[in-house]
Amino acid sequence: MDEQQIVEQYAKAKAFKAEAERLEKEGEVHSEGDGMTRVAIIADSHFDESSRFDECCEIHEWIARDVALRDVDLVLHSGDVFERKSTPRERLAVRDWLRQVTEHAPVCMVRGNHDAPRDLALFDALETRCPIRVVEGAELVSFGGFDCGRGIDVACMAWPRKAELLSRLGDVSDEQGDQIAVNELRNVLRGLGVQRAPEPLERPLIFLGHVQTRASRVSTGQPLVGCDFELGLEDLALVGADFYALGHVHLGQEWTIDDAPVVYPGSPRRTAFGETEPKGYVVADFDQGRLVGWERVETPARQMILLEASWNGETLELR
Ligand SMILES: [Mn+2]
Repeated sequence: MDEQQIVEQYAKAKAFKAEAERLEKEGEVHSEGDGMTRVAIIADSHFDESSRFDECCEIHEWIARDVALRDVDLVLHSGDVFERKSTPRERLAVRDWLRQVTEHAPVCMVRGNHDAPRDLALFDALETRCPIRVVEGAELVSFGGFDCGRGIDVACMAWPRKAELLSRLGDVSDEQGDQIAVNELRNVLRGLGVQRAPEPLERPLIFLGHVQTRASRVSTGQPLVGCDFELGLEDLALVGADFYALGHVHLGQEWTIDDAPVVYPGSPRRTAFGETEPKGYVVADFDQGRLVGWERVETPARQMILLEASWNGETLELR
């Protein structure tokens, strides 16, 4: 990201902040409550009409209701809304779900590696009570007007596509390309953190990214598609966020950077065999710009029974 792009994105974030402040004044985005700001993080929905679509829609409806009951102020989606380039039926299901969610809270989402470019951007144009913001690149998005009165900044990073970057670089070796790509990505992360530096740090900064981290484990069932980039926690730390909300790995897991949690909520349901772990989404609470706690909320996802067996050429033995 060059300086010009950073300036442009900053201007966009400012414009959005003004819009959020206008909504706040009109009382559109405001929840009654206890002075806390509550953020929900959902990851890896994988809407796919060819695979247990009814369950996927039910679980997301359950989340929409749960988010409303918990009086959530902001809903983040960390990518892979769709399993592949979306079909009309899948887009309608996601539209209905977003309409439900935005009755209560604004939504911000980033593109995952499974989401086709511009598939999510459609929802930017949806008429909803609270706004929807979709980020397909990297951008700082500010939400204003919650109970704490200061709002939240979300440093968004969609799945970085190495092929796209390399095609711009022209003739370089694989090794050079990898090095340039990783450096470029670090600059983006650094840029996201730097953009808000002029602001007084009284509002929390959440990093929302669809990324593969070096530390992550996958459940036995999840095939990882197109692993272009792997980031270390030290790379993510360049953002300087108070909370890192990640998408991509379906097995929920977490680390910390200083005191900031780095969390994969995991998928809200079982998308492949072998995902025997509990499934859910994440809720985090902020008070006056400080993270005061977060938890995993388990969804009533359909159980999957994993049978492991070995075949020695003659007999099958269940383990
Ligand atoms: Mn993914």
